[in-house]
Amino acid sequence: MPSRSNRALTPASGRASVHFVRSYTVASSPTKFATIDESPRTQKQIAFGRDLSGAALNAHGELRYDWKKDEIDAIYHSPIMDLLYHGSNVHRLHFDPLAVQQCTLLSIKTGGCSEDCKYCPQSSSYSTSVKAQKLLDTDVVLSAARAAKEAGSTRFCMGAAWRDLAGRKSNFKKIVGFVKEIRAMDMEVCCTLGMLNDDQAAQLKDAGLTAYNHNLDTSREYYPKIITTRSYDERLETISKVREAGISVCSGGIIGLGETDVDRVGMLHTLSTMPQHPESVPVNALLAVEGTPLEKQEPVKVWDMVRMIATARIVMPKTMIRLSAGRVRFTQPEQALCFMAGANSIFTGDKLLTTPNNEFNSDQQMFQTLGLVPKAASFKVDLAEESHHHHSSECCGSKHA
Ligand code: SAM
Ligand code: DTB
Ligand code: SF4
Repeated sequence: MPSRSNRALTPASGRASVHFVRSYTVASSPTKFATIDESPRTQKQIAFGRDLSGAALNAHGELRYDWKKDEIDAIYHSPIMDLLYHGSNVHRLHFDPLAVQQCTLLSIKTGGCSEDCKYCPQSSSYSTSVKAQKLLDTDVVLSAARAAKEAGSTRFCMGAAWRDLAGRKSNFKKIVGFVKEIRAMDMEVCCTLGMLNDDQAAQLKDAGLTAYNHNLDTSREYYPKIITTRSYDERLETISKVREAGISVCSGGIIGLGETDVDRVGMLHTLSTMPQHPESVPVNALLAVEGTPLEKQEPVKVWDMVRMIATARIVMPKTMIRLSAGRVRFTQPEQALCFMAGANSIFTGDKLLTTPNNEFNSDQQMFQTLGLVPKAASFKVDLAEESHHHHSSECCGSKHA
């Protein structure tokens, strides 16, 4: 007797173990979703003597763009064990649960940044151990990409410490060249270069860029406490331009900046109510770097990471959720909890942009221990279209904009 919270996910064939992604379809009319307010009194509720958690009520795995803040808040505040279980369930509806993508970062232009992001060691507003450098040479970038591929990475992300690309014509041309060459190596290519205009987005798309990373970082309300040199709306505009150019959107944030749970929920609300969900959401835990205004912040607890990852997984079920910065501080069992919650990507390689990352060998050993397998590259740019195609025979009536 399925309750409304766990209804509708019926194996369509007996071969769930072989083709688990495609063997589950959404069977009953999904236009009406269980909400917290109208939660049915199921037999389980009566037996346990408490209400179902927000996670239990909302973990149906369908693409929704009309999440309410209080629904996301209820998911986020579910008992951890319930959140893990339901995050994991939703994850398994759409992904191979053992496949974790390995991505590699390269800072192609380090430091000297004119923005004042309070977490960032590359801002010229703070004195940190990061030295400003000019754009790396082509051969350095391409050999790093080749090495990443050899090491099993299927996505190569190039970061530049810039506010935007204004007055950087020749550097931009070089980067467009990097994108072409790396895409030809059959890797997903991502860039994060600051704000973009339409023309730059179109040129990157033409060059074969898979994704562009531009994080919201935190909630609209908390944002001014963290960055004053560019607005939240400017960030959203860049994200829209990326989307309009047909490039996959990578946008997430950082926890541990001193924000409240309301801010975390607020950020997830903004991401999950975009006309399309970002294809990729990095969840970073602040790496408090000496010399930055946030150097004294307390380290993020794994439980907060688990809450953030599982909630992101439940509200954006088809999105790649990336366990990003801060992973170096988590043990393997803690990282296992993050994968269980729904994370399916990590950055591998000894360095992130400017800070140390987990050792490569220890990550490979973790894959062995946990039975994880490297996830192949994927070049699709639109989750909603893919989903429409997927469920077209029993189209769920949700928005496929
Ligand atoms: N300059 C570009 C920009 O800000 O869009 C790209 C590079 S920036 C370093 C990319 C993201 O890395 C930031 O948005 C932030 O979420 C994350 N990040 C930077 N410093 C961090 C730190 N110390 N700890 C955790 N995450 C950090
Ligand atoms: C993201 O959200 N995390 C990555 C990637 N996008 C570019 C960067 C993390 C940077 C951590 C601090 C550093 O190494 O400088
Ligand atoms: Fe510059 Fe990006 Fe660092 Fe902000 S996060 S200071 S924009 S490099």
